[in-house]
Amino acid sequence: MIIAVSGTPGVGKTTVSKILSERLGYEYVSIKDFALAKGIGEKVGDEIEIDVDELSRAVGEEFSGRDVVIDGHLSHLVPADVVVVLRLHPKMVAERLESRGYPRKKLAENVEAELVDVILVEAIEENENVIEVDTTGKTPDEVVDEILSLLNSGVKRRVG
Ligand code: DAT
Repeated sequence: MIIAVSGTPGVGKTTVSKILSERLGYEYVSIKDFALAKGIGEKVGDEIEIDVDELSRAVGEEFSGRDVVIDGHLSHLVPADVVVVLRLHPKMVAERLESRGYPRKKLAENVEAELVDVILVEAIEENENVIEVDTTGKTPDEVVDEILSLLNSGVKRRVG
């Protein structure tokens, strides 16, 4: 089973994906590292632009039939059995991105994206199985507990 963990930068995808993969005994995959290893993506300034179609094809070829947790803010666009969209109060997103040294414009863009549900909307457009989890005020372990209980309850789509 392929579980994608997506969300706005700073919401806790990497932290949660690593714990989730350990608890399930699944492989952990960073989508960015995977793309780079496959030579997908072009450096544009200090960012990497990734061709999503190419990435989706490569993920399908590499991981179908395997048990993986795919971490990254493009992971909701690749073929996955279920997409987990992590959410965080926009104020907290701002704090985390500020402490990461994001430039003001990039910080504002991401806070706004979190406010207007950009990743959630894209995920729902792409995948029938979307689980949304609000991480605000929760420890990473509590977030993983919630994901596991939603996965176990077989909820088709849990939003809100
Ligand atoms: P992402 O991969 O979504 O960019 P991350 O896992 O790198 O996010 O986490 C960003 C920062 O927030 C990092 O310093 C760890 C911290 N963090 C993640 N999840 C948290 C949680 N539930 N509670 C408190 N801090 C958390």
